[in-house]
Amino acid sequence: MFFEKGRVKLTELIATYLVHGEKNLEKKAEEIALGLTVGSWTNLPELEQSQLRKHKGKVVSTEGLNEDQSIIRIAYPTINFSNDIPAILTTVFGKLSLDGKIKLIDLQFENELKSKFPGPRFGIEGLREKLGVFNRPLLMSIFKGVLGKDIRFLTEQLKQQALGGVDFVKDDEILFENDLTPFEKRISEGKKVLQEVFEQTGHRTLYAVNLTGRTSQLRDRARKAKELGADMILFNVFAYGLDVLQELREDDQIGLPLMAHPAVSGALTSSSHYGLSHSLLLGKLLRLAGADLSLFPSPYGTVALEKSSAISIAEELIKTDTIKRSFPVPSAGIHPGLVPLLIRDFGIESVINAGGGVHGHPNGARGGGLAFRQAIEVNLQGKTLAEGAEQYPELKIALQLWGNAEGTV
Ligand code: 1AE
Repeated sequence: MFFEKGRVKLTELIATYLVHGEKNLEKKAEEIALGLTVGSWTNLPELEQSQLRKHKGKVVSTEGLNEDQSIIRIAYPTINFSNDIPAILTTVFGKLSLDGKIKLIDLQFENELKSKFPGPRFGIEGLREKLGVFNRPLLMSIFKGVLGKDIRFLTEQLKQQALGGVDFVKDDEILFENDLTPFEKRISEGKKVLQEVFEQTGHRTLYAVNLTGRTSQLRDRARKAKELGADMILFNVFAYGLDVLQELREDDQIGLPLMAHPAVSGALTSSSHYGLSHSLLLGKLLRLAGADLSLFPSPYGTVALEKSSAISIAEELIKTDTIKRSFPVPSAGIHPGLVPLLIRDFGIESVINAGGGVHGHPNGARGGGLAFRQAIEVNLQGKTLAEGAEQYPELKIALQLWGNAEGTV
């Protein structure tokens, strides 16, 4: 809130909605503006109206896109809610999310409100500093087939991935607390292995351990992870809520990079008629809440997302802002033959992430990691993957197995 010509100027949060099948757009917009703020208004006495005026939502614009679709923009006074994501989402899309074919596309934060949110602690630059890698997309791989396996299996997988030159290894998001590979042991044993690889090769790999369990246990568990020397935390944020992520981000005794997994988010984003847009949920809100990395389906793999949606997420994560930038991590079904498409679409400020595309390499996870690093290297040198395959046997084998998508789309 600030003062303008002696009057208090109220700050606002502007929400943009995509509406389907609405015949009377202006009426619908006014209903939203009132319904989510002061309620029914016109029958109130003037005194009450003037008291409530500063709380009333305002229709900013309505626009028909075609026969069926329209855009409505509503400004909500920020004095109506506390400065937290649960209050904001309940205000702008609480009951409304249940009210017909309406999708929340964007939220436009004024700087004052934005300043209440932390953004990433490390961000793109901070993570690059940790790794000492500045001039290429980073590479991440994922533990696979680890359910029911013991810590030796896990550490051997970790070692092979690190030897392949990956920058991050993340736990599988479906690995929860269990007797064979308990959280604390994964951190301490993982650390030893990665230190050995570093001493042997000079390559630094960071391991993101999956923070799981009841919400009330997360803070202590994450602090313990920090104490044990964990590198990063993987978090299934949409199974818990964005505010839980923010709590983890803001705790200085945790102080670890946070990797947001998109599990469950499809239920909120996938419909073209309902829910929230990909760019808002997996881009803008995750970044505001403090995710250092955001995973989402790429346009090319097994869980493909429409290209425009995937790119819109990345844009929200890296555009210049008052808060740090988060790494876009287009994922799922990625193999070395897709690297040129990923670099073309997401640039070098991104992380290339693969599970099956690393472990499925005929030479094992080390070979898979190497094939990805080779694909990245030759692409950045301006060579084709086919040319790279003449130079690098691991890349050649990967392209034979998964194909080469370069130049196909
Ligand atoms: C969108 C998340 C991708 C993910 O977590 C995962 O495990 C991918 O595995 P692959 O690369 O499809 O085997």
